[in-house]
Amino acid sequence: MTATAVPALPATGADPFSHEVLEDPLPLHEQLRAAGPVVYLSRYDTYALARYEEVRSALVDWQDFSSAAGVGLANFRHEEPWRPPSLLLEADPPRHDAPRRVLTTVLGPRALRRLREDWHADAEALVDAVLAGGRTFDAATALAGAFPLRVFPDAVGLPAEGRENLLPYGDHAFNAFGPPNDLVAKGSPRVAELSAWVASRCAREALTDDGFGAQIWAAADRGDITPAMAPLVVRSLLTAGVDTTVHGISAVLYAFATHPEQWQRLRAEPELARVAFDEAVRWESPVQTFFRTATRDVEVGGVVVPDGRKILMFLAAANRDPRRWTDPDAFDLSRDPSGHVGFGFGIHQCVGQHVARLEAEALMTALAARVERIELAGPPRRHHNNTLRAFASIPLRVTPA
Ligand code: OVM
Repeated sequence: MTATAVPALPATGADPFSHEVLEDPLPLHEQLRAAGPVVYLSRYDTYALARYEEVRSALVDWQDFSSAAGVGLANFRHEEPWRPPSLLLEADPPRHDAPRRVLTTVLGPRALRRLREDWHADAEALVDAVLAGGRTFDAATALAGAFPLRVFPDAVGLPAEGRENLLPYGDHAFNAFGPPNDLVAKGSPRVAELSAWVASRCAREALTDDGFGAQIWAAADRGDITPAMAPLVVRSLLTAGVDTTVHGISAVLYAFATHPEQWQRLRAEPELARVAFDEAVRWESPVQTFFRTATRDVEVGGVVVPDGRKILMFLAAANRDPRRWTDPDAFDLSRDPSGHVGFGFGIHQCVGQHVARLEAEALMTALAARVERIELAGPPRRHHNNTLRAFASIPLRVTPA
């Protein structure tokens, strides 16, 4: 009799969505990477990938690791989604492709050129106003929370009324990818009201005629997408475009507040603002995880993930995998962070990443020109979300230049 060596599937009972892990996910990430290329999460009866190579390969392999059953824990093959699925995020080719092409153009580098000057001026005005208020302030609210809301809804073409709904709506959408825990319950009372507001803002008549929203409707007029698709594509902007950039900007501010030598480097070479943002996205991974669903029995690292099963992709763990990154826990402007999976990878890679980079670049350039030193003025406080790594508060003390 011959025995075929079948690698054992390591398992853990850890809860990636518990408050303890959300407060500090790094120990779990280390544990998952060490356990093996695939780890069974017994608490949710799902599988986890936490090493860079496996995460990146699975993200590229959209055929075997599908998004159409939802990229949260809920499996749309068996459960009703909390809202109609996103045409981009929660779809596979070919359905995914036409809406994706539209947003690739609407949010592409060419389209952003006309916003660049305005956004840099807006960033300068915001930083001046914050500095005029004193040397200590909460960077999570005064800068990270304020700047995207100052520029992005205008660029979409959203009227002013109700904009305060954007962050709570996005926060719930990102919680809803996780299990139905207390974070989801906390958002539930407002879901109907917030969803109705968002849906009402996606109509052509609700949008100005010169923003991203109008350009999506123009794509429908050209036949690039159907008119029925247009409001859902606008909804993707309103869902994915606010909380992500707020927490991404918080990440880069926190990184510099805790790495004074890197701040001096940025001060000397402000053209590093862009790479600094990508390094912060790698280091902090504002979007921590997404699920995929196996479309057949898929082999990963000698282990079979059965057809129909959910697999949790730990973007954050991959972004600090020592198999891929030298000194992964260091926030370092000397490194080339390209290849990080903080924006995902493959066909679903963040279509708004150029918008995010422009926002961060504008804000960090304005800050670097005006501030000699930044440091924490007190302990930062985390904001817990099932998907996002976020801050409620980053007390900063700055020394004006
Ligand atoms: C969407 C979307 C895309 C990316 C992330 C996301 C809530 C949503 O198309 O609605 O998170």
